[in-house]
Amino acid sequence: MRIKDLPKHVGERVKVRGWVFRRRELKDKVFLVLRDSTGIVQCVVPSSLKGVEKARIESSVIVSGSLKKDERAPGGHEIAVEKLKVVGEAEVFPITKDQSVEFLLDVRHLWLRSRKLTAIMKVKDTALRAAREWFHKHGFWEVTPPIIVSGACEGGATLFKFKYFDRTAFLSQSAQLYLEALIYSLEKVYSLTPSFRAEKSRTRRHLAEYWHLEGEAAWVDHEENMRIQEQLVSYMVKKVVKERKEELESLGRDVKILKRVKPPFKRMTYDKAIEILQRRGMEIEWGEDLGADEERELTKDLRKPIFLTNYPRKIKAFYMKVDPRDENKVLNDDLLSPEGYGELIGGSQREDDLEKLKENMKLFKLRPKDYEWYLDLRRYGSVPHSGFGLGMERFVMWVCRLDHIRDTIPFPRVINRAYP
Ligand code: NSS
Repeated sequence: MRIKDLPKHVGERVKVRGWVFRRRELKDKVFLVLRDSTGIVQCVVPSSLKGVEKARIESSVIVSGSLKKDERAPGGHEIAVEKLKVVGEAEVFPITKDQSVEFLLDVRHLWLRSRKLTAIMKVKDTALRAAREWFHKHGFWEVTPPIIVSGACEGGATLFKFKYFDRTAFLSQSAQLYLEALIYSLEKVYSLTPSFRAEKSRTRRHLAEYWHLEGEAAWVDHEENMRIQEQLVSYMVKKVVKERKEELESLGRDVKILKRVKPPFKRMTYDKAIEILQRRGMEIEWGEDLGADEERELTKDLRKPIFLTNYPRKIKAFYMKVDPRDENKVLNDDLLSPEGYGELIGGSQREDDLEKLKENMKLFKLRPKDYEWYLDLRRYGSVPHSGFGLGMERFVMWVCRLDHIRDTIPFPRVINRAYP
């Protein structure tokens, strides 16, 4: 029986299997709290029962006995154990209360059993499922772009380079360029892939390996691109709130705020954002990119995400379409999460004109040779098109209201850490 299903069986003899989550000895009884993937239940075991001494914290066990309701017990129910089988006797578990972040990262493979990380992983599952559902409902095909690539999408500084047979290749930063190739047959595509960024600094919101949800569509302009993003994000939030309310609340997340996340989201130009930031005394000049501090300042009092649009061309990527009303700007959007979280999505309309794209590549000092195939996409039936990329871990971080991105992924990869 799964622990979640126990309430239907009060007064009956039940059998559950799981791991010992807590253990307390009291005179002639041992209180065990068992957990399985669905919940926790308290078990009372007579001290005289064979095997009880082996049922240490994190031992795997099968118990059977009669079930009663007990408001005081963790989980609300209690099993009076008559039979106990220890399947895998645990050694003394290394994780106890109040351990350092570094230690918990060293034993990440064990710390994943914590209630907190379990709740977060469930939220992530639901968010991923919601995203796929939304894309399919709206006519997008899921595709599988490569991870081993020959050129940069988001600039050379954060590329991971490695030996690929007798040449050099890179780990993908974004599937975008490949998704662009796929719209000429499928029109609307999306992918969910690991993306890699050699981020040299330690921050609360950067991973070296993260899960990137990207969409790309033909015949879609800058405005429609934003409508797609706000609908997708709202759908993901709605589904998570509906199906993972208990987990969110166990993480201390106020779900009332999330319930207000509905389209439309506010749009604000980069120019306006700089003006507001300068007025509030932030040290930022026009032409500089926004950092975490600026994004926090802009979003700390917001309850819904906000689009920042029309950035200076110089600080964005070579593939973005220049704003026809201002050639120093591009038709891009950064979607910032509210409550201080900051950038969740980067998106743009793409440059679909061959000559202008070549010009941009010169401006960004890229070698056309490396991108010949990409230029071909503008030679054979070019169309206006747009797309975006959402960091799944950024989404989970905001929705769970976490203060660090590391707990949104089972085995975080950050500078100086690739173990376990
Ligand atoms: O660099 S992005 O802003 N944009 C792109 O890669 C586009 N080529 C996507 C596209 O249009 N298909 O990254 C997109 C998102 C960004 O908004 C974050 O949410 C996330 O990817 N991201 C990260 N998450 C975690 N860790 C790191 N280091 C990271 N970098 C970006």
